[in-house]
Amino acid sequence: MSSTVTDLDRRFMAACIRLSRRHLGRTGTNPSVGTLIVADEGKGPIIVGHGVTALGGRPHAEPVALGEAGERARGATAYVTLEPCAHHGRTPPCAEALVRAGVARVVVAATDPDDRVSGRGYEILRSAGIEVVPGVLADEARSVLSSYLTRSEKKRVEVTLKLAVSADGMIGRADAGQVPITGDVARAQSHVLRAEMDAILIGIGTALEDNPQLTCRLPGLSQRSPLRVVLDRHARLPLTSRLMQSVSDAPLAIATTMPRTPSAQLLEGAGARLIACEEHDGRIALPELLDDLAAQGVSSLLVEGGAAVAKAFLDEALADRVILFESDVVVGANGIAAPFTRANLSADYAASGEWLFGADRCNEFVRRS
Ligand code: AOF
Ligand code: ZN
Repeated sequence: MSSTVTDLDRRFMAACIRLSRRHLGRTGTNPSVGTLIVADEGKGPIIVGHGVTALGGRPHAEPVALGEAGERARGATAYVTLEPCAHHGRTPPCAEALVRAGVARVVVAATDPDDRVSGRGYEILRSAGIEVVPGVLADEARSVLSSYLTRSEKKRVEVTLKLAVSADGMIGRADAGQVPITGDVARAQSHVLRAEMDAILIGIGTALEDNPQLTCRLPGLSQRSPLRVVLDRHARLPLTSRLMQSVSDAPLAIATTMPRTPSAQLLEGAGARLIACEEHDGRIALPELLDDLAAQGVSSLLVEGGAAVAKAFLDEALADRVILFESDVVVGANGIAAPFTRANLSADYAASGEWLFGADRCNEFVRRS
């Protein structure tokens, strides 16, 4: 049996990877996986079933897609972004579901590092006589699955640091509240980023100066706001802040070293969650906080500011990915200098992507591991 990869395989896998992004940040500790069932019923290949890991993580993608395809899955090709599972969890193994459905071929992008699955998923399929084609667009799928892979392989939260820098190397203006640096397209893009994350974090300085909401405010995606986390050692966040005022729209956690103080108790009483933190050199200890967040099911964290917080994550080598927006706006007097720019980002980071969003340039870097 040949296991040749065709251009069509790559096209369907690319579509499958795009589909898998739909539930990023919404599947708990489970990865957001995509599945397409493609059948050729005489008029060329068509998609007869599609599925994404359901909200909360179950059911998995494959049974959703097979359920839609029904009998049309017999003899079809299944495209899956992650090796189908082989274990009996709260749902039976997806590899067995594919066998039962009678698919002839399974094309997979990334192999699952989970010990219960790795290699075994392929084995179940192969021993049932199904042609298995692994590794198709593996890098692209690994990039979408990166927080799940970091959690499984490195046992920690994947941290993405986002920064928007003006033409004169500033991220804002002192005492001026929010200063627009990037334009509408880039802003929409950063809301997409929020929608795909489990959690988003800022420091109390930014919370007080900018009074941000940190929700996803794209039409139709308001339900996709991540858990919002404020580094707030002394629990100073005002009850009147936009973050607190929107606590019923999206969850909010206050990372504090003083959870028993009256101000912390007031915040908790008003609906915020408190995370009791350790202190290190007069700051919240970040590695321990990341462990706490991981234990609460957070796999991906977006760090949005400000300069001191960004610098702390970089200095402690805690940022896996950096997303840098650059605009041609000039901030001028009283500017707050960016903690880094493209020119002086540490050589530990390698360029991994480049886009133009309206007039703004966006560069992505990943930490060399
Ligand atoms: C798949 N398809 O859509 C997903 C998979 O706790 P459980 O039983 O849901 O199992 C979680 C594991 O299942 C997770 O660690 C990963 O190995 C796999 N996720 N597998 O076949 C899917 N989301
Ligand atoms: Zn499964």
